[in-house]
Amino acid sequence: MAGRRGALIVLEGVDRAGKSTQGRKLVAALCAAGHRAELLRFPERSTEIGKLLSSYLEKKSELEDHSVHLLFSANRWEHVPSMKEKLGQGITLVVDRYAFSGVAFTSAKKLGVADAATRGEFGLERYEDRAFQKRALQSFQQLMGDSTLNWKVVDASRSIEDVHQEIRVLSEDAICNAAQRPLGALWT
Ligand code: 2DT
Ligand code: MG
Repeated sequence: MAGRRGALIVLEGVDRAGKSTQGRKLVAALCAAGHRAELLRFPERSTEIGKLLSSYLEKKSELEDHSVHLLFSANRWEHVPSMKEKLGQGITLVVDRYAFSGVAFTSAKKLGVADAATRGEFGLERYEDRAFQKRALQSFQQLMGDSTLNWKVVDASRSIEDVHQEIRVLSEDAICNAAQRPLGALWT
């Protein structure tokens, strides 16, 4: 059908919420149901900018905070033309993190200057500690309150299959709604 565009479905949440698992399962289920759907993730570590970010996240390099924030944004912008093209062709994009992680993680950093030095060794990568993730979660909650975007909160503490079924139904709705509206700006 002419003009039917794909939906942009963004999975956001703290580390280990299950976004990647759910993203993979969602794309598989949507494709099995006859939709065209593809999985993306940010940071997309394979580009030149993505490699800088990956090295920073692995604590192999240091970058100034504002500068790294802009690199995360640039890493999304470098994919915007191909994302728009795919959405315009009717392909639904399931995205594992997007600009909301950008805001949540940068602001968690700002909130955490005072206790940053007391962080324990929780994970291997930068930001992978309990206190930091808690502040990122608070920031996500603030973003959801302010936003006019179509947020759906999914309780990720249930089984993979239960969470999947809920996300799948929500996504089918989003695909239906997207097909009826023109493609707007891709803020990032
Ligand atoms: P993954 O573990 O999902 O690869 O993410 N992050 C992500 C930011 O700080 N800013 C951003 O704009 C994005 C997209 C979240 C690695 C870490 O990168 C953080 C966790
Ligand atoms: Mg991670």
